[in-house]
Amino acid sequence: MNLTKEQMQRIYYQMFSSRTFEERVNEMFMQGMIHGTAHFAVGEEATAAGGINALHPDDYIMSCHRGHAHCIAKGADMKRMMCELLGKRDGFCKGLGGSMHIVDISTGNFGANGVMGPSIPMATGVALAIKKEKSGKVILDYFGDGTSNSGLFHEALNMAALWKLPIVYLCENNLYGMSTPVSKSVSVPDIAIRAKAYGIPGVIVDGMDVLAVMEAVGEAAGRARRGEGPTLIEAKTYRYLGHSKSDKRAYRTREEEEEWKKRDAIVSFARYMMEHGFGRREIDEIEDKVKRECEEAVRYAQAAEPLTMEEAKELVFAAEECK
Ligand SMILES: Cc1ncc(C[n+]2csc(CCOP(=O)(O)OP(=O)(O)O)c2C)c(N)n1
Ligand SMILES: [Mg+2]
Repeated sequence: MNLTKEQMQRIYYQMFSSRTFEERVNEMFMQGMIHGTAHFAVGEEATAAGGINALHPDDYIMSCHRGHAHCIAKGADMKRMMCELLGKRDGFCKGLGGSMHIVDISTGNFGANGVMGPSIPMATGVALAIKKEKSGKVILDYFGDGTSNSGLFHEALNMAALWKLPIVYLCENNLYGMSTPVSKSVSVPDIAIRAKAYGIPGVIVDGMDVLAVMEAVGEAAGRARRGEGPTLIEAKTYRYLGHSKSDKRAYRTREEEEEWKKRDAIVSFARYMMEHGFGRREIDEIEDKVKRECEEAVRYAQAAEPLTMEEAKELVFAAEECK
């Protein structure tokens, strides 16, 4: 795959932004600055950046509960993401949704979802709308291995295959659904095999290799755009941190974690960039820019206004008597 210098810079910037943002947010949780919960995609940055860089800018994505990396790769403003996490008015949902509900229509991101499964038929519905409007767009739908056991996954794939909808299903198989290993919840060795039941291509890709993901999604998106229907891509990846905030990771070993970290997607892509014309200094400059922007986002969000109780009530309750 031949990438331009700008493409390489963009991909590195996105992956490093996601890692930096989430590590900072994790710290802020520990310091009691953020409440509620969040699911981090630290380790999984290549599936977000690889998938989204294979799309056209006006294509759509649907995300899931582990969605920060998807938002960032689709172009979301880190300041507004941080505001959402801190419950501020400038957040994508005015601070009422938090980590699991960031929606950014301006970048074609139909958003995250805290409930496992329903985002798959919702994304399939977007694909049906695209087909009816004949806009030539594609939607890329992200979900996890555990979510692929939901009946909704099977119903949606059947419909999308039948109607040849312009959708790419990207299953981020990070080996666990909460504490349950995939081998104890999925009846087949590879989730991509399930595509056979619906007569669509099922592709396995190394989710730690951003270029491999980009290539697989590019091919599937081209197929979808030509009216040939959906593809199911299974990206084998790994989340370095726990499932969410309170996970001590007792169901897996530290050795397993270290093995995956040796194949870190950001480190490998930096190496690739240096083999393709970049100096270490240029990469450091991208990292410095990201760190500055992340700190700026924290400062901005801390200083931003929260919603008043009156505004929150107005937005949350439809019935007058509840306000
Ligand atoms: C319908 C529903 N059932 C259960 C949950 C609780 N839950 C949240 S995340 C999760 C596991 C999801 O696993 P997977 O799809 O593999 O995604 P990952 O968290 O590994 O990225 C579960 C069971 C939920 N949010 N919604
Ligand atoms: Mg999982």
